[in-house]
This record gives sequence, C-alpha cells and structure tokens, in this order.
Amino acid sequence: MDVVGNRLLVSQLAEDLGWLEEHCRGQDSQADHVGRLRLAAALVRNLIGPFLETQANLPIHVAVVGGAGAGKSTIANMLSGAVLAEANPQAGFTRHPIAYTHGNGQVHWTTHLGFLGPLRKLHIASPSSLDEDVYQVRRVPADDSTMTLLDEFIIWDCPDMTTWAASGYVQRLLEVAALADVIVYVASDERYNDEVPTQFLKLLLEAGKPVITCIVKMREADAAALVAHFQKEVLGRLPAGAVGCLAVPHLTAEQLADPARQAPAYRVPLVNQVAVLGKPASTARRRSVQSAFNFLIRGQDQLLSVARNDLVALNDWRALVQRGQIEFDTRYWNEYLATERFVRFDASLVRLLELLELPGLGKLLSGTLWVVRTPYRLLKGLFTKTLSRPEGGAIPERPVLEAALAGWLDMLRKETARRGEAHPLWVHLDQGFHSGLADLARERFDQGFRAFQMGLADEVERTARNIYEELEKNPVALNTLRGTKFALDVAAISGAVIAGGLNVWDIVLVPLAASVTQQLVELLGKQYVDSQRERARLRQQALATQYLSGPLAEWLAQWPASGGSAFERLHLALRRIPASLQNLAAAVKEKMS
Ligand SMILES: Nc1nc2c(ncn2[C@@H]2O[C@H](COP(=O)(O)OP(=O)(O)OP(=O)(O)O)[C@@H](O)[C@H]2O)c(=O)[nH]1
Ligand SMILES: [Mg+2]
Repeated sequence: MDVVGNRLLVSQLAEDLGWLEEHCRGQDSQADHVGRLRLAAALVRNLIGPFLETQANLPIHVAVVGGAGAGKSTIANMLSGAVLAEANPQAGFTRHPIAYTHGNGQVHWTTHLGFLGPLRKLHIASPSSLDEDVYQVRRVPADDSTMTLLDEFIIWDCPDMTTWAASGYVQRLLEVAALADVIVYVASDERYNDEVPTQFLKLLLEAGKPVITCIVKMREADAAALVAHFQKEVLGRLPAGAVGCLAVPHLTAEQLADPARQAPAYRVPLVNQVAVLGKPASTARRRSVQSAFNFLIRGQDQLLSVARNDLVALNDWRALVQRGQIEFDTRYWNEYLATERFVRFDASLVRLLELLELPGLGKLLSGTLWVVRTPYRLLKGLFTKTLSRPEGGAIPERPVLEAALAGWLDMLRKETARRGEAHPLWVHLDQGFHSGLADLARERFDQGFRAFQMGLADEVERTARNIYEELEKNPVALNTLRGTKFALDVAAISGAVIAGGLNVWDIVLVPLAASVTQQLVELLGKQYVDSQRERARLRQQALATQYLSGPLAEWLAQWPASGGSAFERLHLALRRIPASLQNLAAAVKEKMS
C-alpha cells in the first residue's frame, strides 16, 4: 500500500479505537477497557504509523513509569546521568511527560499525524507539575566523563497512573508508554504490590513491551529478599516479559545529586540493561512494532468486547421488532385475507365456463344444450340462494392493516418503556418514541401502502385473468377441452336416449344428463379457480410482507443505529476495526520484509 493509503488506514483505525474508548468512558461497567483501548490507539498512532512511514529507528524511546511518588523522576535522572528531573516529595508531582535527550543531539521527532495524540509540544521550559496535555523536551549537557545513553535513547519521565482508567494525566502516560521501545517500571519498597500500578504493568506486559523492573528505596540489606519477593508475588502472577528486576537501595542526598559519579554501582547495571534491550536500534524497533501489532490482533476480541452489551441490547430490539412483524402479518391474514372472497375470481370462473362453450356453428349446439339445461339452471339458482350465507360485512383492508400497525408500535413502545434504563439503547428508543418515532413509522407505512396497493391491483388482476387467458392463448388445448365437453354432453344425452329409448321420459332424462355433465365441468372449473384464489391470497400476504411489514421492520430495526446516533458510529467502528487490522497486517508484513 502507498504512504497515503497507510496514513489513512492508521488514522482511521486510531480514530475508531479512540471512539470506542470514549464510548466505554460513559459506561461504568466498561471502565476497565478504557486504558486498554487508549493504549491500542496510541500504539497505532505513535509506533506503527511512524514505522510504516519509514521513520528513522533512532532515537529509541525509554519510558520510566510507576506509582505516584515511587521514584520515577529519580530513576529518570539516574538513566540520563544528570539531575534535570524534579524529584519531589509530593506524590503525583510530575504531571506531563518529559523527554530527556542529549544536549548536542538532534531529535528526529516524527511528524506523523496523530503522534502522541492530544499532547502538544511545549516550547517554553516549564515545571513538570504543569497539569496540561503537553510534553516537553529537556536537553542534558554533554558530559564525557560518564557513560551516556542519550546519544541514541530518549528517556521519558512520566506521570503516575494512580488514577488509572480515570481521565486526566493517565492518558498522557499511556501515549508515551505506547511509544516506548523499553519500559522501566519503578516501585518503592513500601508500595511495590499496589493494585493499580500492577494492573498497569500487566497491561504493558500484555502489549509485549520489554520491561525492566526496578525496586527502590529499601535498605541495602533487604534488597535481595525484596527483589525475590517481588519476582514471586508480583511478576510471578503476570504475563512473561519482565526482563529483569534491579534493586536501587535508598540513596544519600549526595548520590541523588550526582548519580552518575556517586552511585555507579546502581546506575551502571540499569543503563546496561536498557542498552541491551535498545540495541541495535533496528532490531529493537521491529520488535516494538511486531509486539504492538500482535497485541492488537490477539486482543481484537477483547477490544471489541466493549460493545458486547450494546450488541445484546441492539439484538433484543431487533428481536422485538421481528416479533411485532410476525404479529402484524398474522393479524392481516386472520382478520382480512382468510375471509376475503376475491370476487374478481368469480368473474373469471364465468369467463372460463363461457370459453368452454363451442363457437360458430357450435354456438347453436351449445345454445340448444343451454336451453336443454334450463330446468337444471333454475333449480341450481334456487338452491344456491337458499344455501349461501348472506355476504358478511368483510372488514375493509386498510383499517385491519392500520390496527395491526398500531398494535405493533404499541407493543414496541411498551417493551421499550419496560426496559427503562437497562441500557442506553432503550433510553434512546424511549426518547425516540417521545419525539415522534411512531409517527415516522406510520409515514413510512403509508408510503409502503401506496406501493402495496398498486402491486396488489396488478397482481390480483393478473392471476384472475390468467385463469382464462392461458387457455385463450392455447387454441389446441382450448379446442380439445371444448370438444371433450361437447362430446361428454352428446354422450350423456345419447346415453340417456339409448338407455330409455325414444319416449316421453326423454323430456326428463335428456335435460338431466346435460345438466350432470355441465355440473361436472362447473365443479372442475370451480376447483381450479379456487386453487388460484388461494394462491392469490398467499401472494397477497407475501406482497404485504414485501411492501409493508418487511421494509418497516427493517427500518425500525435499524433506527437506533442510524441518523448519526452513537449506535451508528458504534456499528461503523465494529465493522471497520477488523478490516483495518487485516489491512494493517498486510502493510506491516510488507514493511518488515
Ligand atoms: N533519600 C532518598 N530519597 C529518594 C530516593 N528515591 C526517591 N526519593 C525521594 O522520594 C520522593 C519522590 O521521588 P520522585 O522521584 O519524585 O518520585 P516520582 O515517582 O517521580 O513521583 P511523582 O512524579 O510525584 O509521581 C522525592 O522527594 C525523592 O527525592 C532515594 O533513594 N533516597
Ligand atoms: Mg516524578
């Protein structure tokens, strides 16, 4: 992929992860995920993005992290070899990240868009207690008499994470932790087992960061036992990845003032450990990028799991909408279609029977038969009249549909209100119902109804017409049927005459035989027309689903995730993140090869 493509990919992925983080921030149950999502986004912005843009491997970044007042600034001084970081008895003194670099060295800061997220670079020297979304760079004067890391490394003194997962300066720490190729984790002898810093350490190890742990301020004599205890009780329960555990016992004021010369016994092992992890730079950087990427891929499900509750609520809503749709369709069938006669089909039956009469000369014969069947017609008319039920007041279609719609929307409104504040989705829907969601649904229904009516008129008319048109278009079949019917009539009449001989009874027998065949033909025709009528009924039900309940259900189901709502954005993020990660995998692989 080209540079522009990669840049777009990186910023979109970081933005989506950032959006999910904000989304979690609003929900108490999801607070644990906030830091993880921020770290994920920062890894993409600060590490993977610049790597894909061929950012130089140097400088290698070292972040000094730990609990409030643990001794981070003190260790940052020790690493940089000069006392420029303000160590202060007030816990939580350092409030923004400070980068220490060589006095002569050029810092090749990445210009990658989104680098260090919200942190602005301070151009005026300020105390480290400045509580703003900034970072600053301090230059350590060159000193040939002490070994230095600063030619190739930047040492970051960071704020603490005691207010872990809360807003504020923890995010500043996460930005730098994501950037870091090496982490130095500082814990004091008294508070090395604190929960919040340990959780943070765990996250860094999960992200595959190489971590040097450093226990400080103990009595020299207790150092070995404390380190062993820390390794067993704290590191033993965390994912592997901690490279080593160093002890820096309580230093004197002189040692604190000039650690490079006064405390080499503690400084040199620490500096060496960092150097081992950070050199050669190209290996260190590739490892950082690869680990970050693995963390994103491995943790994908966990990162996206923050939306699980939202998806459950959204699926509940969709199931409700679907239940309403089934009820709507069933009511339409029971209260309208099942009793609808489709009178148009009766006309088709008449037309079909007419068709079966012989044309031309045959008309004369048919006419004769018609006359012959007069007694039958009169009798049948009499019977049909007595037996047929009076036409009941069939419920007109529109009111049935409207009542079914009202039932559907009422059910949704009640169920939404019943779920109350169980999830923000129901609150959003409840607000929707209070601000005209049902009216909007009715409007959509009306639009659908017009299309439905048009489709319907056409459909019923076509099915009804097909009953005789098919036959009209097929003269061979039509003539065969006509011929068969006529032959039957003739056979029946002649049969009657032959059976009884020519006598007075023929006046009764001949019309009777002609009527029997006619009745038979009518019966067959009626059966055929009825089966078509049933088909039309089913088809009409299908049309109602296609034009009315289907589109409305679709619209209602989508409603919470549309119109610029948070759920719409959520869907976008959930859809895009897996795809972005896949594309990122390809880009990282290409770059590494
Ligand atoms: N005497 C002595 N004091 C120490 C030692 N290590 C740290 N301190 C003191 O402990 C206090 C806190 O140390 P810092 O290095 O400021 O700790 P920090 O982790 O940066 O603290 P915050 O930035 O406030 O979170 C400071 O007053 C340091 O001078 C040590 O080895 N000996
Ligand atoms: Mg500090």
